[in-house]
Amino acid sequence: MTYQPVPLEFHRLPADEALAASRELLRKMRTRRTVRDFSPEPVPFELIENAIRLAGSAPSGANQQPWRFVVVQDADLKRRIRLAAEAEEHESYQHRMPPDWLDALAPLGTSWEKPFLETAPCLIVVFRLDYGLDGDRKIKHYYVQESAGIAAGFLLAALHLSGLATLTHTPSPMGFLTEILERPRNERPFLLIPVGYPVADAVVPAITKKPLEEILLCR
Ligand code: IYR
Repeated sequence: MTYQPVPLEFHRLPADEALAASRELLRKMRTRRTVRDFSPEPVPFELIENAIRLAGSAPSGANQQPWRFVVVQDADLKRRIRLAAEAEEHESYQHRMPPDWLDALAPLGTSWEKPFLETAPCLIVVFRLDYGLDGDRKIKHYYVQESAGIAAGFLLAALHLSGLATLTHTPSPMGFLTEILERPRNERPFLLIPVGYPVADAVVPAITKKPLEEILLCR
């Protein structure tokens, strides 16, 4: 394909509107928490579709969009995913994770048990496409990790701003998702995101984010 430029659509905000929008976005996004206590209440499907549309608008290496989003709502599939994830996580927590890793996780209150994989009404499994497939021919993909990570960030923000709760879950290893969801060999599980509403008495760990002074350097 050749380079075909088109005019940029850019909406320049007046300075006061930009500042107000920036502050409002910051306020809303800072209320996002990783949730583990999900209610089974279903979510309007268009919220999920639009969030995935938004994630699909993310920038990516050579615009190859190396991602696939599999939305799981079927109770039997969710159960199989829970059982497979718990089998791996049980092994990890008991034998694979060294003490310093377990120490680092202690403030989060996690364990090998993953009931949210069944109670959340919806699981979004993000796959990264390590290469493209044109029939049997492999097409090289560039910056797959970065691209999938950016799209996942867009997705989490979109879901939060749509009033939904999410959990970024990374059972390890995740190969069982390829099998259960019958994905082809070029698609690798990247993130498993339970989505829904929190139960009324949901709790989250008392953790904080680093202040700006610690994460911003100006030179
Ligand atoms: N994958 C495990 C362990 C885990 C690891 C990290 I790093 C976390 O931030 C949270 C959990 C689990 O999901 O429990």
